[in-house]
Amino acid sequence: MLGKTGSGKSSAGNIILGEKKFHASFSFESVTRNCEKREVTVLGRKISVIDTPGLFDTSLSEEDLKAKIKNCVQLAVPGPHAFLLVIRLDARFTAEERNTVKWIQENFGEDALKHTIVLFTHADQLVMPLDQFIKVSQPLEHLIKSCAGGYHSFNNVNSGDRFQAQKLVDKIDALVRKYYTNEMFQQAQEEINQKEEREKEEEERKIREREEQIREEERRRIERENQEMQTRLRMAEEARRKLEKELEERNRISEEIRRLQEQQNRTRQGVNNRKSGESSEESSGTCCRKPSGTVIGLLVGITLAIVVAGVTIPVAIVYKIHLLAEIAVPIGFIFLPLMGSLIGCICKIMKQPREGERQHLIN
Ligand SMILES: Nc1nc2c(ncn2[C@@H]2O[C@H](COP(=O)(O)OP(=O)(O)O)[C@@H](O)[C@H]2O)c(=O)[nH]1
Ligand SMILES: [Mg+2]
Repeated sequence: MLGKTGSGKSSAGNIILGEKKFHASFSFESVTRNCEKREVTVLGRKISVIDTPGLFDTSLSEEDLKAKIKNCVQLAVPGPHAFLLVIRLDARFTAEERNTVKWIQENFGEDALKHTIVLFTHADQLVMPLDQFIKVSQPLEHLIKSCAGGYHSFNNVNSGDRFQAQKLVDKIDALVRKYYTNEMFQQAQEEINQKEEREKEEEERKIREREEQIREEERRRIERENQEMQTRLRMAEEARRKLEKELEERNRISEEIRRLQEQQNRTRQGVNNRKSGESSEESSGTCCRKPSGTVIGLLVGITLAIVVAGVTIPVAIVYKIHLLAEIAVPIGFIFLPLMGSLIGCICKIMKQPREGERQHLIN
């Protein structure tokens, strides 16, 4: 008996056996925790029923589920005549139940469907003929077509109706040409194991490929980053060299400026020295700015006075003009040196450059 919890497996088992051998209860929790086998002998014929927990709706781990299924089949040694897929008629046909065909094949092998009968329970709740009800539901029809044993219905409430159980046994008898043996199960298990092995290998291969791909991507990323780093280093090196050049250039300019400033300072100092020399001469009491100019003027004046005297005296002697000699000579000797000195002094002042012009020259 296979089916969801509460589908009526245990109740249907009791109907088949004609006795209340399994505990049936309305509970969402699976009452039957392990596979249980009950037997009766009716008219010399032994009938065995194996009840199962709601295998597709339990939260069993893959390993536990496999162990339970294996246990089920071992209980049915040499193998079950039929798998009864129990579905209740008064509830929605769930997606879980739609996948039952696949589930049976995966867990009991491809051939298990040849021995499967869909057993509907809660027939007493049905408001229309069963075949009509099936036709309305396409998934249900599809499920029944997948199972070689077709379908049958039970009203588990009516335990006194032995006819429904007998009809099912007849159907099973008609179906069974060959036992679903332990060997078949083992073969099926082997195939399932091989498939799992193949899937595992495939999975491992994919993981290896993915790892390889990740490593390759990582390697490329590092390479790319290295290249970028080197480019950046190169650029930094170029920038450094450029800065060094600029620094050298600046140092050179600073040196040049310093040299020019020194030169300028020296020039300034020279000018200042000259200025202080002049001012010291001025303060020594000379009437003119440049004594050399005054001296020259004085000498020229004296020379001119001598020349005038040299000309005037002979003329005054020859022509006996005593007054000329007496007046012109003294006047010449006083006036001309004075005039010479004055002219020399003025020339000197005019030749002297102005302070502003001098500063301009220094700069
Ligand atoms: N009305 C009605 N109730 C049913 C029928 N079959 C089972 N039940 C009830 O459904 C509940 C669950 O049944 P059970 O056999 O324990 O389901 P299991 O979990 O699949 O074994 C119980 O309360 C049963 O009395 C049926 O054909 N008609
Ligand atoms: Mg049960």
